[in-house]
Amino acid sequence: MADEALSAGAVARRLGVAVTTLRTWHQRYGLGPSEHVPGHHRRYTPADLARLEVMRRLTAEGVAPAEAARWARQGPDVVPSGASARTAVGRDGGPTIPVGRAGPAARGLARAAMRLDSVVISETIARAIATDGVVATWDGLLRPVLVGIGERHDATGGLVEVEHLVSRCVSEALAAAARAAAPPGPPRILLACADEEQHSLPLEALAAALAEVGAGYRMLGARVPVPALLEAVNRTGPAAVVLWSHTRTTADPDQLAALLAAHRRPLLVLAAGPGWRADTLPAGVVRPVDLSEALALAVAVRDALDRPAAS
Ligand code: B12
Repeated sequence: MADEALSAGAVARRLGVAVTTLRTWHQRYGLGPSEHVPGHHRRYTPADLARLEVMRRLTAEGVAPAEAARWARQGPDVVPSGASARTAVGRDGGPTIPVGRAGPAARGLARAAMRLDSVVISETIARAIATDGVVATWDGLLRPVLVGIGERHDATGGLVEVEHLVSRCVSEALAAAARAAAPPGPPRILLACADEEQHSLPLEALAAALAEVGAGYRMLGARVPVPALLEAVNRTGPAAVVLWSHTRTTADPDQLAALLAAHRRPLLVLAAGPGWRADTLPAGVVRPVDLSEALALAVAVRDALDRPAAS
């Protein structure tokens, strides 16, 4: 047995959790190492590891830690699915970030967010992107949790630290998402947030979705002043420009008018985000309803330009 027993560091690496998380699971829920060789640190046996794997899986699926630990202590043979374990949990007050009708992964992410557990937050997002792709991850996992954080913040004035940590983890996971090879030639799509607009995550989601389908883009990020936007447009001549505004205060339609009047006017100008009001948009500007429409429009324009002229 001694040969197979593992240190806390090795177990943490195998499970992809922090050593401090293991310590918490040990102290709070009794899921500790059971092998003790006199004069040495305690070691985790294969049976301990199996229990911790259950704990790890159920908490990632949204089951409250105390409930997950109860199942874990019973061993891997009796463990339920995350959903059935959670039914017993729903009565204890439920997750503190509301996620509406979103699935177990969103509930797990909401719980990890409340614990400020950046390891699980990042892992959950990365796994979803790898399995389901960027668009489904944004719509089914990230958006519900982000909206829930916003609602809870609105109601309580709190959760600012949660909002910042989750935002950072979302940015990192989107930036690390798999990229298909882009065809040769300069990127045809320019992404920018409106002047003073700090909400950049939806645009980062679009960037990751473009990368996933092998469409090249340039991303100017948050708070882009109009002169800088025009400079970028005139220097790079993009086929499509996506300008994101999340709030009414940053949705000045003059920014869109300036794009339409640019020396190298883009074929397509997209006003994306809930900040824009449809009735104030200059003629010729298109307003997508969601990420998949923004993606489809930008890719269609890129494809139209890159298609060889008919002979
Ligand atoms: C994360 C976050 C932040 C982060 C942003 C980090 C980052 N890098 O993006 C930080 C902490 C910086 C931040 C700052 C602020 N925030 Co903030 N923030 C949020 C939060 C929680 C999520 C934002 C997000 O990404 N939403 C994305 C999705 C979830 O939004 P959605 O509206 O459902 O989007 C849909 C449509 O737009 C549509 N769609 C249409 N076209 C397209 C195109 C594409 C490409 C996509 C993807 C989607 C799409 O589909 C979307 C869903 O996919 C929201 C809550 C919320 N409900 O959004 C608050 C929220 C937007 N913030 C808010 C506020 C007030 C602020 C601050 C002013 C706070 C302050 N006092 O400092 C500042 C500064 C804002 C500024 N000047 O830009 C308010 C805005 C209220 C309003 N309507 O005016 C909100 C709604 C929170 C709240 N309920 O009070 N914030």
